[in-house]
Amino acid sequence: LETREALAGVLQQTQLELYYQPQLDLRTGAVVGVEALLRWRRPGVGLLVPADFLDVAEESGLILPIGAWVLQQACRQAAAWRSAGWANLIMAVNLSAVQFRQGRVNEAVSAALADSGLPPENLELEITESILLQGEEAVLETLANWKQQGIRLAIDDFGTGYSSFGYLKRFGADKIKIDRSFIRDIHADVESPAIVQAMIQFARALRLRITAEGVETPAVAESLRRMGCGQVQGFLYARPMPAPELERWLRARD
Ligand code: G
Ligand code: G
Ligand code: MN
Ligand code: NA
Repeated sequence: LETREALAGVLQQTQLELYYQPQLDLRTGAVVGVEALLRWRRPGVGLLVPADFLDVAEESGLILPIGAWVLQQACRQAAAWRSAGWANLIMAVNLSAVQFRQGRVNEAVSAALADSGLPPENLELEITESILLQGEEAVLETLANWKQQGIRLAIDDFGTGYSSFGYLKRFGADKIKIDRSFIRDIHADVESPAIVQAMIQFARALRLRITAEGVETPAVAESLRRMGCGQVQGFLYARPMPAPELERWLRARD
């Protein structure tokens, strides 16, 4: 309850921040996009990550105004980076299942695009398999509507849920993100590399983009390269960073 009360005030008190983690093309090293990751700079406590407060935000419904703020902030930042010369940078934003169930997530997305002027093609929404499995008509309509606008759709934490590859095609996904657990164990057991290889091949067959999350070592990157993985994200390349730091990071690479 204490967290909940404190969280209720975060929007007014501007205690929320977005960090950004780059996503790279594995073959060329080009930066293709960034994922926006929520942080709560809680007075007297420190910098909190979603694991510390997302549950409370979802149970209390606060994820709705917070989620709308994330969308607005991320789209504004992406529009600013476009103007600054990074025109093709894709901004990836995480959506939670609660936003679909209770929220007017459609309106929040449209408002963020209108407010920022960001082209829809520069926005990628990361959803989990659990949202697809709700399978409701309203969810399908929302996803189809986003696709029509040109917004990209990525399936986050892929491999941890239950959706089939057939599902992905039906829901109009553009990209799957291989869950970090498979990448972490890619040299630790025999199943993980087989699973990763299979995901990469299926993604190819369905013409989906694929991103490996949680790449931490050159050896893992090399294995992914040999398997034909398209994109990577992880501490090996960059940690999530505040906007000014990400800008310096981008500049140093240009
Ligand atoms: O880096 P990190 O600890 O930030 O992220 C942990 C988890 O929190 C990830 O599963 C990510 O999807 C989720 N997450 C990060 N930012 C957001 C956000 O803005 N909205 C939602 N719904 N989830 C987020
Ligand atoms: O949305 P998602 O569940 O994919 O959130 C990404 C999470 O993964 C964030 O918590 C982010 O900080 C974290 N992360 C990103 N790269 C790495 C990495 O290389 N290793 C580990 N352990 N975590 C990572
Ligand atoms: Mn994500
Ligand atoms: Na993930």
